[in-house]
Amino acid sequence: MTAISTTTPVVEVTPAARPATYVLSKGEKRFIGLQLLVAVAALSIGSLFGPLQALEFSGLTIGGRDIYALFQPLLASYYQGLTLHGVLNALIWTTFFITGFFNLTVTYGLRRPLAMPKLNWLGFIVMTVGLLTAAVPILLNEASVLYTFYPPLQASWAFYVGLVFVVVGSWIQGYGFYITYYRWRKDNPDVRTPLMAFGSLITMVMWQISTLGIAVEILTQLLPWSLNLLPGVDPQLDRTYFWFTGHPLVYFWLLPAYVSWYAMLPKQAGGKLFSDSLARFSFWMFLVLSTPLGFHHQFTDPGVPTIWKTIHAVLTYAVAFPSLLTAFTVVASLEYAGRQRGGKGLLGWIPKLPWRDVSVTPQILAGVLFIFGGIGGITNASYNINLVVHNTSWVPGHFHLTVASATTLSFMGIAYWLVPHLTHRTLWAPKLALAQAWIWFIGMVIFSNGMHTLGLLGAPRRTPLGIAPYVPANWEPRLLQTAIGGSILFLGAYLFITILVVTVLRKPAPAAAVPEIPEAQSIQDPQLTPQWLDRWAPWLTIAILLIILVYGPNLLYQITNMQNTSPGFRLW
Ligand code: HAS
Ligand code: CU
Repeated sequence: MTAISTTTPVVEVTPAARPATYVLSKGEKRFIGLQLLVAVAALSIGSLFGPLQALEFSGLTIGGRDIYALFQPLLASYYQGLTLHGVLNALIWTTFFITGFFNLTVTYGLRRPLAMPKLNWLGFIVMTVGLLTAAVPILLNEASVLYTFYPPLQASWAFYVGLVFVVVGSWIQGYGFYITYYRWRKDNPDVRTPLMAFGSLITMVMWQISTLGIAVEILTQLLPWSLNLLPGVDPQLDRTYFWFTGHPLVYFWLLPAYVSWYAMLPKQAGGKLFSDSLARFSFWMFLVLSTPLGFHHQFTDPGVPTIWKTIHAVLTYAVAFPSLLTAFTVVASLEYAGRQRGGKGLLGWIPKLPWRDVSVTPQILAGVLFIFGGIGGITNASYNINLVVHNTSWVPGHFHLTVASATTLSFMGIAYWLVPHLTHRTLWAPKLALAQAWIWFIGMVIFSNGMHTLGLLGAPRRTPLGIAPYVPANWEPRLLQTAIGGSILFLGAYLFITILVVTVLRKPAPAAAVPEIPEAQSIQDPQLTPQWLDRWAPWLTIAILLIILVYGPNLLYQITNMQNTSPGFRLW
């Protein structure tokens, strides 16, 4: 890699001066803080059941009883614990963190308050009502259907209603962002959308298009079925609806981390964004490519013809491209920062990065783990290799490197400046917070390596292996490894939560000691970014056309041949 020149002239061509900063009001801070509070509360409950899975794997016994048996007073079944873990950590922690974070990136990015803050409040309330509605049946063991809720497993109607509310609430918050953006655009017709708002808006639009899948699934199939208004459902069709949403869901989790990596991290690391154009291009590619590839989760489904699976496989390789672009741009930005800080030689910039910065280190470590998560994803996408890993513990190995690393570890790093910023406190025990990031990283390396290897050895996912009678001897050390990794992750999660709780309980700090919102400048003025990278119409059109082309024919076939014959099952 050649050194990036640090003397590139910055051309200033911004037409209207953009206010240098925007101070969030008390109300705005409280609203964002409340969303983070729900997110962290969900994480704190969801994380309790992580070690249950992991320790259960180890087959360890205490007093002659399987570890899982110890949880039995708390949980009716293994699957209830797994559902709590998946729904609270993968769906709730992420969604509430993301909407809260986007309230900040949209208002701060556009330097203006939300146009209709009450609309966003309404969205948040609908989301929270949904969360509570879904939580009741899960806690009552009436919805132990895991976070994918595949029929013919049947949950209580309240679970489905709750999920719809969470999604609709997030849509309403999205409308609040669009109206704000629309007004900003009217006032600033020729200005490039500030990057942190730009990435957040695209993520929200992608989310609204893609969640149509589960909206239709729940409203036309699962909900009426759970209310006995439909005699049965069509599980094949429902899986197709689900994965229409399920794959883009993973980018809904990832892109907020990318917003931070592009629009904040370079500044935090002491540098600038390497390329504003490449950053914007990646976000557009995600809008276009996130949805039309859900069949890569259905390679083994008998009801989807091979040709469609092949087309979706090819598009899956295409969607890896914007992440490769991101790897290039973010690493180049970090290199720029490291060289600004005096780094020399090929790799000498790496040790010069601010590794003691409690927000930077978690985000870089998240990126390092994501390199392996991404390689695993590209592996999964191969139609043939997928047959080896599908439904094995390789898959949870993959998604802990992605949603539990790229996303969650980045969110942790963001929370370490965001929570002090919102609450006017200084972070409690920053050294411990730094250690926490490394603990998460090390725990994840051990855990995910164990899970991937177990998968290659044939261990199934979603299975209480500790009590399975068929565990071959060569799984044993890997099961133990996974249990150790999972326990370290549990420690990491609770350290994170403790640090935040103690931080919030501290005395207010003087303004100068409270972290500011980091906003990275780009090496080249964003006004020099071509205008086609800041226009919605062409990209939205391509995105919708591609979805129609690549999902339309098969979806139409499945709908017109729908057979609502499957009764509901409760296997727990
Ligand atoms: Fe995946 C299954 C394919 C990305 C999550 N995935 C899952 C499931 C989840 C999930 C939850 O094709 C399981 C669903 C279930 O329950 O059944 N996935 C991919 C591909 C990608 C990918 C091709 N996945 C993600 C992300 C997720 C996620 C992101 C969550 C956030 N995935 C699959 C497939 C399956 C699947 C199949 C089905 C498996 C089966 O059979 O069930 C790609 O988007 C990945 C591209 C990523 C890269 C990496 C780029 C690296 C970067 C890091 C830069 C480094 C830095 C650090 C900044 C190419 C950007 C610098 C360091 C310094 C020191 C300077
Ligand atoms: Cu996917």
